[in-house]
Amino acid sequence: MSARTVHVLDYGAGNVRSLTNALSALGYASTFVTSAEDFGSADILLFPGVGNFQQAMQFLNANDYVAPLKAYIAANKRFLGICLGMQTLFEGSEECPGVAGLGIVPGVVTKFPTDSLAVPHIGWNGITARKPSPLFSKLEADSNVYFVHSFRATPSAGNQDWVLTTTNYGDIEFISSIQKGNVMATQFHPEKSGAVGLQMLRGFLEGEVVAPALPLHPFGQPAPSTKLCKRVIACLDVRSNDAGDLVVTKGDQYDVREASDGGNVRNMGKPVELCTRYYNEGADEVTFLNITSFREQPLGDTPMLAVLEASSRQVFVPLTVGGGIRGYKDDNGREWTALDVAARYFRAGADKVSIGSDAVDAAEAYYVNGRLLRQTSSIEQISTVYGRQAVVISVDPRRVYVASAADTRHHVVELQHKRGPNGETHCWYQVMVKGGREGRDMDVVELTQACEALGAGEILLNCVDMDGQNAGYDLDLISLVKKSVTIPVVASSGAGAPSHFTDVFNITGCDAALAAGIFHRKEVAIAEVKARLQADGIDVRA
Ligand code: 1PR
Repeated sequence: MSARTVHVLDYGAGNVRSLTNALSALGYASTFVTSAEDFGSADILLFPGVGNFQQAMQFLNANDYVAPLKAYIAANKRFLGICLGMQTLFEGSEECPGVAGLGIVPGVVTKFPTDSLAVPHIGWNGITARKPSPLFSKLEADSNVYFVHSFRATPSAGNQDWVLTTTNYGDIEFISSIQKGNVMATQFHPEKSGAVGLQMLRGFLEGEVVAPALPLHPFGQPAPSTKLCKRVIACLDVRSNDAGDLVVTKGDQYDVREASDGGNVRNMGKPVELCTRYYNEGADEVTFLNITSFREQPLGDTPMLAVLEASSRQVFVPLTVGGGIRGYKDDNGREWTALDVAARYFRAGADKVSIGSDAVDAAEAYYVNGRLLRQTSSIEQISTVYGRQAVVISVDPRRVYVASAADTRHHVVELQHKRGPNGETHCWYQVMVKGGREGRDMDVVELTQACEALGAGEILLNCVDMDGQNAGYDLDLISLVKKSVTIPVVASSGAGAPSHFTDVFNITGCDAALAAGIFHRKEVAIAEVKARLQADGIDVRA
């Protein structure tokens, strides 16, 4: 095996393709560990864990990997655990009491409190370096890295000698990476942390400690706190045009056809090219929505998988894919579960899947079943295997104006920011399915709360009324949902100027803001949005 071949310990959960793509961008080949003997021949071993602590440990135990993995680490051979791959090195996790971890690092992993923080902790945050490491070679001060997790390890007297970096989330300081000799592990995802992450991976692979530009803060000395940044997300609505080509399109209130020009589907560009452009321009994430999937066969109709595969080869920030994440029967009579569909997308390079119409069906069933969790919905099935953080719910609400709260059983808002076209002052937000074509007797609070209970990790909150209008986000809607759930909320629909991003973060407290039209039409660059946010005192990734 060449010295430039890396062994990857993969147990089938999550997006290992991003990691192998990052390795290949750095000039390394990867091979998967398939037997206990492989630990003997490996020179460099990576353990990228996503999902659930119990499943990761079950995988190691069932394959008799625990002893050879511990021996590999005890021999001080080059090792990098990522995310759950770091957590398994501890003694156990609150996620599944009674399941023993590898016990290499003292301490038990615990959940972030949800009373004051949005959980999972998703997004770009800083690292406070406690000692030198090859991971920091050539790294700049204030480098941000990408996190996505609900559980964290806490620094203590028992594990201080392992702690390489700490990070702050709200008032909580947690261990964001550890190291002893050649054994390293990160809570964050270097393979999803853009150029900074690739630089860290290179440092790990090459093993050379170069004095970093990053200041060191040994334990016991005062260290600055890090902060979770607000994310700016570029969104690509993808569909086939009338000539059969897969294009990025953009609608006005969900109508994607030109008013003139024969009513053709608007063509804003090619999906992979635009995704790469937004990555290079500083997007913190990119979201693809396959917007006609509700009519077609989710995996059969369009080459969305190929789009993900090609994008993830060159884009090293998180990729979300939505549209058609549901069970269905294909033309050959084969039954696909929503979990099968999601698995195909994760394997193609997606980090998260976004569920739209199927989430509404799941929420309806949740209330009909007396709020019992039956493990039958797509949300439950995907979050059980891949973790809550991998399941986004894409919500398509529209305003239904009423005279007062007494007129409906639904959650009514007195509009503070943008009244209706005829001066209406109250509305409730009706949930739509099938690309905004069909309304259900459910409001946005009912939907998002049910989805959170079922295991969703994030809400992507569109708004049919504001979509494509360039007039700003629906601040009343976003404030309502942000108050109704504890998982992160991504604001969407209506961005038309950098100031709209400042407003949505300041007024609603949302965690990320997504936009499409202004970026596609090059009206505003992502860098301009971030510069404005920074000038307005909002933390963003540089
Ligand atoms: O129901 O699970 O198959 O998912 C379908 C997905 O496709 C849903 O996420 C739904 O929001 C999306 N979708 C369906 N039809 C359309 C359409 O436009 N005709 N797109 C559509 C919804 C909302 C965002 C848009 C933002 C920002 N578009 O994707 O990018 O509103 O736009 P802006 O910044 O230009 O205002 P399922």
